[in-house]
Parts: sequence; C-alpha cells; structure tokens
Amino acid sequence: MKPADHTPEPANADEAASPAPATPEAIPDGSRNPASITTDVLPSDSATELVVPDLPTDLLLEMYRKAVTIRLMEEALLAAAEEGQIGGAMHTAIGHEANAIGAAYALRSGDYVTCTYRGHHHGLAWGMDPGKAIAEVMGRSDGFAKGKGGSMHFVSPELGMMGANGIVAAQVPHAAGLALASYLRGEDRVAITFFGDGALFQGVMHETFNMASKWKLPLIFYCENNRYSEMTPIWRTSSIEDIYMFPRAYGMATVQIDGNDVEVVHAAVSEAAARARTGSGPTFIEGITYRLAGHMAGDLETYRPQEEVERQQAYEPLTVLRRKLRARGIGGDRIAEIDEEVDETVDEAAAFAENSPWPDTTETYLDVFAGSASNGD
Ligand SMILES: Cc1ncc(C[n+]2csc(CCOP(=O)(O)OP(=O)(O)O)c2C)c(N)n1
Ligand SMILES: [Mg+2]
Repeated sequence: MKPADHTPEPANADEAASPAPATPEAIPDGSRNPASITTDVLPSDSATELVVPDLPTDLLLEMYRKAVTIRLMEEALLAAAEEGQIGGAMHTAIGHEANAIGAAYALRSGDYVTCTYRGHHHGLAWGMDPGKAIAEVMGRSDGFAKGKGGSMHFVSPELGMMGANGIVAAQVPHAAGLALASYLRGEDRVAITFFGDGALFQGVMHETFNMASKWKLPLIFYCENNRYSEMTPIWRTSSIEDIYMFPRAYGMATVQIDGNDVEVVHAAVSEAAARARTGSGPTFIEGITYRLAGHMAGDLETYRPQEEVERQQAYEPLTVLRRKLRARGIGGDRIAEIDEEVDETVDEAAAFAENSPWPDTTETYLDVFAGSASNGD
C-alpha cells in the first residue's frame, strides 16, 4: 500500500518552486566573541589543573638553544625563498617553536610524531640536522629525503619523525595507525600528532577521535591553535573558539594550555604520555600559539593588522624563554653568546645546503614505490 502523503498542497506555483540557494552574502559569519582569544594567550580554566614543575635550568638552556636554531633556520629559509631559491610552497612555524620543543623533550626516543606542512620545528625538535633540513627544503640531494620531499614533507623514520603532510588533517589517522601498531605489538611507544585549528573541521579528525578514544590508543592529539586557517581567523570559522571542547564529546581527556611556554607544554605532554603508556587512552591538548610570519612565504598578510602581530611579541616563545632564564639568574651575556653560537651553526648549515648537489635525474623514479628505493630496499 502506498504510504499516505501528508505534504500540504502548494497554494500557488510560486510556493512550489524550490527556495533560492543561499548566496555567500546570506551566510552569517558570526561576530567576534567578546572573550576572544584572537589577540591574547589566555589559557582556560582547564589549564589550572595542570601541575607545571620547574624544569632544570640546564634543560631550559638546551631548549632555548633549540628554539633559536629553529627560529634562525626559518628566517634564513624565508630569505632564501625571497631570493627565489626554494621551489614550491614553504610554511614557517615562527612563533610556534615551544609547542614542538616542549613536546619532544617530554617524549622518549622511539615515540612517533606526525605533523602538518608547517613542520620544520617538529623536525628539528625531533633531532633532525639543520644542514640536512635546509638542503631538503632547497631540493638538494643531501636532504634527508634526497630533496624530493621539500618543506612540506619532512620525514625521518629513524628518528620517529613519520611525516609531515600537505593535506589538512591527513597526518592524524596516520598517527592513530602508529599508535595502534604500538598497542598490537605490545610496545609502550606513544604517537603524537600535531595539527592546526583549521583541521578540527575535517571529518577524518572526528573519525580518529572516536576510534582512538574507543580503543584507548596511546595517542596524543596536539592542536597548535594559532587562531588562523590560512587567511581566515578562527572566530569566522568555528562555532566555538575553545577548540579543546570538541573532543570532550568523544570522552577524551582534554586541556587548553599556553603553547608558547615550553614548561607548560612539557608538563601537558608528559601527563598525556603517562596516560597513553598506562593504557588510559588518548589526550587532546590545545596549545594556544600564534604564527608571527605569514601563512607561507610570500603571504602579503593583508588579513590581519600589524598591531596584532606586534602585541604577540610579548607572548612569543623566545621572549618567554629569555624571561624564564633571566629569572633563573642567567645573564644577558650568556643568552647573547648562545644566540651568536647558533647564528654560526645556522650559517654553516645553510652553506652546507647551498653546496649540496642537485639530485641526479636518475633518481626521479626511485623511492616512489616500495622496492624501488635507491638504497636497494
Ligand atoms: C584537505 C585540504 N583542504 C584545504 C587545504 C588548503 N589549506 C592549506 S593550509 C590550510 C589552513 C589550515 O589551517 P590550520 O589547520 O589552522 O593550520 P595552520 O596553517 O594555521 O598551521 C588550508 C585550508 C589543504 N591543504 N588540504
Ligand atoms: Mg591555524
């Protein structure tokens, strides 16, 4: 029998016509939240439960050296891009360094990391050599992927750096796979995956949240919330600005932290790693941070006022670290000495990269599929 049709008869032909599709003008983009985190680092109440122990001064000095290395390397890369020495898109993480460094020092050798196209800081924090890193970005044969990956595909499996990815959120399920492998093999390796605030709205993020939480995978989700997706501020794209609230719906432990403070990041990732290693499942960390340079080399930055960028200088990772070191009695001379030493190291790394030969054309089709590796694998 045909089911009853309760659709009312249209009164006239105009009503029967389908409604006009929404034009972009008709879609409300919302208004700025008065308590917006767009211009300040304001960790939420969730961070107050986080115990942040003081790290030893020697370790802070080591982290500072690493942060300056990443910063100077990326500034050198931006200059090289301006001179036309870099092919393809290049995204720097200037201003994001503490997220990578705090996390890398909280994890162990053997743990895995995956990240976005904005991944130079993760590569270096994970132990990559700056000379090989610059060579890779410049497409030279001494790069760790023989110059074939470039800026967006940092990878070094022997270090546990399992790959940057140019597709927003694609690296997240890869990390879940690594965490699952660790679990199935009975190992206590943890995987951490870094992504941006824009990645939250990709379907695969939510599929991975659910699976990781249900299976209690040894996984750490780390959102580097720089409050922009390319040129669009978060208040225009997200129904809520407190990103850490989304994964709570999947029964996951979540925390929002100041991602520009290495000690805070270290504490949050240490706690998440302990949870992962004891079979208590994944954690979601939202590190509030800010990108001080453009989205990518060549970005004209017409979408944000310069005053906003200047305001962020007070919260940026190197400033925060210098303030901490001074409070521990480390003099300005010592800090300047480290800056100079790193400057020399980065100059040497850049020279190494510039002198590295271009890959041979016979390499073109090698390392594309398993079994075609030029090392005979
Ligand atoms: C699936 C997919 N959609 C769109 C893009 C284009 N795209 C590149 S970066 C980006 C913004 C991502 O923003 P966010 O996740 O906040 O990371 P951020 O660049 O701020 O570090 C977009 C949309 C892409 N690379 N992949
Ligand atoms: Mg972003």
